Amino acid sequence: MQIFYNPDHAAHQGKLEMFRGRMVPCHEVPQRQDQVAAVLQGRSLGPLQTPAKFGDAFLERVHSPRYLQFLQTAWQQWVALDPAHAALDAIPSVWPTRSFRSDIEPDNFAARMGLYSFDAGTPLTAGTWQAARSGADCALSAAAHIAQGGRAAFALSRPPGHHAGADFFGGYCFLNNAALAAQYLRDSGLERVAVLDVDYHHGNGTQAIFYERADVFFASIHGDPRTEYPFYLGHADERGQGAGLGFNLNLPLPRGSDYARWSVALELALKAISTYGAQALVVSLGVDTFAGDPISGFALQSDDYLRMGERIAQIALPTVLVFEGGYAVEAVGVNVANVLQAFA
Ligand code: SP5
Ligand code: ZN
Repeated sequence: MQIFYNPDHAAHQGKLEMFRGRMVPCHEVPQRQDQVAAVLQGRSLGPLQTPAKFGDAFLERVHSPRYLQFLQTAWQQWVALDPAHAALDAIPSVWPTRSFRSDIEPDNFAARMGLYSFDAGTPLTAGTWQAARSGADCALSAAAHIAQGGRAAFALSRPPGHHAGADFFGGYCFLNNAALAAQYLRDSGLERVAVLDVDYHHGNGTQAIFYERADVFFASIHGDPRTEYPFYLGHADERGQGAGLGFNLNLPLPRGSDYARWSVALELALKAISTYGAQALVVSLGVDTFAGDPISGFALQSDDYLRMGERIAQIALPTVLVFEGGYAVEAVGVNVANVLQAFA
């Protein structure tokens, strides 16, 4: 298995996220990725490779130019407001909800932050753009390997991506790595690509990016949005729109679901992907479905990730796997490595 990894991922290191009226330490920490890298190195799945550099045109296939322009310069704008900001993260606090306009980019920085985001849990830091950019290069490198005829590649990168939309960040995500990989595969000539999102949280960004398209099928297994983040998307009745109708499959499950229950949904997702006739698969591989995850509610055990990897491999599609969530730092490496090892 080809593994691509961004050594500069720790350039993105948020300090605090909003939780119940307090600022609490970020869950999405650099140690998550370091832990996965350490376990993978002991399992002889292949060397950790630095990615090739891809131009902005690849990002613009998924993200809007004005969003990319903002992300790339946001930290400089933040520090320009007040040099003391260099010691703080930039966190949005105001958003355009229903009845507001989003076509006009405000001159005010806080207002621009809100225009391009959806939560107060995703701090933007001095190195966010650098890390997100090199993380996207990992996903694109993995996709390029598959486009060249490879069987499997893993993008071990952070920050994660599946909550990021065409023009917004949130849920610890800035660039949608899985969507970038899927789009790359489409642009390399594959007619039908599927994305399977197994992160605990619904991949709202990925769903939104492909919602009106028939050429990328999106299937997601996740905590029921009635109770679980990101709350406002991920219901079973979201089946796609326009040309995309029928090409979106959400399989929400209640808090507490274990692998016996989870794997029933996996069977449905894999069957739908096979019926669709996908020529390649992108897996948004979050392991925050783990029983010990501090912010999530499923009950998967470390051995269950072996079964998950084995089962996904059985549909025999060229596959890009992309690291998403997973916040039990001491277990995240074993859980990811179990998926990859069983897959391989
Ligand atoms: C990629 C990904 O998995 N993003 C998840 C973003 C979740 N953000 C909201 C987390 C709410 C945290 N609740 C804290 C509970 C502490 N006991
Ligand atoms: Zn998640």
